[in-house]
Amino acid sequence: LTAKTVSTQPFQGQKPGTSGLRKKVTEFQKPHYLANFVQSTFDALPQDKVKGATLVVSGDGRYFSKDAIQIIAGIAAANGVGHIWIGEKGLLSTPAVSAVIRNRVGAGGKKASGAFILTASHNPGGPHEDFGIKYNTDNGGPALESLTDAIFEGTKTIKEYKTVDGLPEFDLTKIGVTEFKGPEGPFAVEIISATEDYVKLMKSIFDFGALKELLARKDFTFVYDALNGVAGAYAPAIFVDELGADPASLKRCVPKEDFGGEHPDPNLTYAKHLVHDMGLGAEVPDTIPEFGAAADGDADRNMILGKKFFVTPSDSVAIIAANAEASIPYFKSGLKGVARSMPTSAALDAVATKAKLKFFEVPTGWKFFGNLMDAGMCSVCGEESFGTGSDHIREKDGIWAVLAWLSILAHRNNGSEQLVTVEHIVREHWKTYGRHYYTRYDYEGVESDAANKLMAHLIEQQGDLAALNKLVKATNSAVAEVEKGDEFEYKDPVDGSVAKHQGVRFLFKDGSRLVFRLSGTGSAGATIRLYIEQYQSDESKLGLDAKDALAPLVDVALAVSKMKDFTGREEPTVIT
Ligand code: VG1
Ligand code: CO
Repeated sequence: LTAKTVSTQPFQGQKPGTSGLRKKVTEFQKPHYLANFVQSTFDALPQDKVKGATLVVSGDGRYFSKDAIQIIAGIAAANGVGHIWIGEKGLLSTPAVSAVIRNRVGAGGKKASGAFILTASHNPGGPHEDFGIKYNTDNGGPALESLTDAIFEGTKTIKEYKTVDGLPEFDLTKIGVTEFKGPEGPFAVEIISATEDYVKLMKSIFDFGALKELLARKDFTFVYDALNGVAGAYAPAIFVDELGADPASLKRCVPKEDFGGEHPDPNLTYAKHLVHDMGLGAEVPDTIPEFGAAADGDADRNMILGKKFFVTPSDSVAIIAANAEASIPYFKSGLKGVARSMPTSAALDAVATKAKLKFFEVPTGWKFFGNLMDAGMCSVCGEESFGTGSDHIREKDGIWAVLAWLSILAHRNNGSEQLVTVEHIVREHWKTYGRHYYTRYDYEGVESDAANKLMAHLIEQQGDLAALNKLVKATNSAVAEVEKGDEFEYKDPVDGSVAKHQGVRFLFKDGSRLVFRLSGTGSAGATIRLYIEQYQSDESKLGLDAKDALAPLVDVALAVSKMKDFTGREEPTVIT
């Protein structure tokens, strides 16, 4: 391989968002666009993480991934990287990348120093949709802000990047190593199994024997929907080969470059086939499985459903935390602590209080959990956005969440003649801890200017609580008074770094909350997220429809934000 230096010019807006750089494929296809970002990353990293290092390069297999792998490999070779690991067919789920970084040992006992993950997660894929890239560090987690800021600074001034001539096109289907004489030393490209490390890790966490018994029960029926994303590469290996599920229970489990033209986001709006199958659609099928779950494009998200029953992600993490010690071997000596993102409901707080666990509230985005886990302060964490996980890796983990739920079900059904269902477990949890009614409204594709004005307006409203409370009472007298309004700020207890402007919060006297934030994962325009939460401990009021329970707070949220005036929107685009 011969080195060459390519002249380039900076591109605007290569700032990594909540989880990496996400743009339209057409943007990434512009000459040098991806190369600039990759070179800026190598420039921002300490040199021992680059020279002679092992790097993982893979993703959810979305359109443009194969081109991206070739481009990154060339730049890596020229910058002195020694070895790259690529999942078979270029596929590794985001949690699997984290597992590979943390656990895989290469020749000479060498582990990976980081990874480029090629995904735009739950965003649609295909020639006219989104591509994305993010860098994860040697703990297996997303780069922290100090690093992503340095990368972004680099992209603003970059003038040239290094790559090589003579790199052949890789055959990503053939597991094995190809060695090259790189300009900076030996350079090896190794195609590895996409599933091996991840499956091994799952087997070390859960009691697969118990899960197998649950799945073998005649009265327990199961369905898993990968939404045509990379979870489909893992589902057969885990659910069918290891746990004995019927192959027919796997839906949309062949990873596709364009996710079948659908939106690979596991929620009640986009996972519409699963929602139908589970009896939550307009038409109810004759037979409904007892358990259903779905994943997003890169398999770090999950949605858990029971028969005709939706488990909110905020409840899900709380229920996993409450049952982990008894149901999951990995947690048998108890949890070190729990954490949630700020907009996630306080259901987890209630569990932490009762079990006297350390508890942390962090800004949105998985990277904020990493330091806590590295410091041994947190075992289980979650986000309202269908992200749940633990310190077994440093990413949220969709299949792990499903296995966690199956473990709870297996434990509860051990020796039980009549099946204890998902719905039963959730209702019982509410009885013990009270219920946190919760919903999120997303206004997608709003004009950026309008979204910024709305946020500025909200902050202004917080300046005068008396006037604000007048408006609240006039809008809906059933709503409690606002006790406090602020912008969420987080000081990392481990490294002391501070993250500001992490969402506008309205905290009410009865514990209800309204939170507004702008999404950091979109590729065009702005998305306003409105999070609505109300606590209820009165046993006679635990079974309401969330929509009805939250209607008064929704009224207030729309009035306080002047949502319609600013955005022209009567309705959100997605409700979860
Ligand atoms: C969204 C979610 C956030 C999640 C992030 C990445 O971010 O709200 O909770 O961590 O996506 O998930 P935002 O900034 O758009 O609200 V994924 O599965 O897209 O990596
Ligand atoms: Co994702």
